[in-house]
Amino acid sequence: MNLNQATFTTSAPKLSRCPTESIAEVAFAGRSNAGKSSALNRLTGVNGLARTSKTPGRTQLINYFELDEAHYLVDLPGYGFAKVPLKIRQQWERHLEEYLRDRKALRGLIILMDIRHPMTDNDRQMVEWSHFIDRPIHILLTKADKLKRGAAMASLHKVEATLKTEFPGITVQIFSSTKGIGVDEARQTVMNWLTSD
Ligand SMILES: Nc1nc2c(ncn2[C@@H]2O[C@H](COP(=O)(O)OP(=O)(O)OP(=O)(O)O)[C@@H](O)[C@H]2O)c(=O)[nH]1
Ligand SMILES: [Mg+2]
Repeated sequence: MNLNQATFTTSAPKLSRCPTESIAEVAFAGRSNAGKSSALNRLTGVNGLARTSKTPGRTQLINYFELDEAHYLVDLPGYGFAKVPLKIRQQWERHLEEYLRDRKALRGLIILMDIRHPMTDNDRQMVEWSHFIDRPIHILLTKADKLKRGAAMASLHKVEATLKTEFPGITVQIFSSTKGIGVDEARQTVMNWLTSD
């Protein structure tokens, strides 16, 4: 199995419309505009696989990308976008929660956070839900190219310190889809999860 085999499979509005329970899948979550779709494109090396946008809230569906028979990467709807009406936001949250809780094949969750302002209230909520349902979590601090090396490392160390005291076991790295920072490390995590039983 290779990440660059990824092809778009389907978009589901909620868990009950997702493909039949798969063998293994890894999901990508994060605030709207954090860079989930860009990261999926970069990690797979398939340009235009997931649609990226300057307009936050672009990905409103659970998007499935098949790697090979019943192994998937999943682009989850972005959370925390203030301009989306409250009612719709709450509906997405319900669907997200349901997916995280009930999708048996979910092997791990990549949570993306903008390195310039990681661990917002919404990010914390996401981390707490996922921690609660006992799935491995790996955080990508995205858009690392927007900071100088020193500032990027400072942000990384700060998040590491928070995780160590509040959420032990969760791992974190710096990442940039644009500059290719941390791509191999992230790929390794995704592949390990997909291939572990
Ligand atoms: N400089 C820089 N810009 C990035 C990076 N990753 C994403 N972006 C930009 O950030 C914006 C949002 O990226 P997306 O990948 O669409 O973000 P998303 O998390 O999928 O957003 P939603 O689907 O709305 O939830 C786009 O304008 C991207 O070009 C990065 O590593 N560096
Ligand atoms: Mg997206």
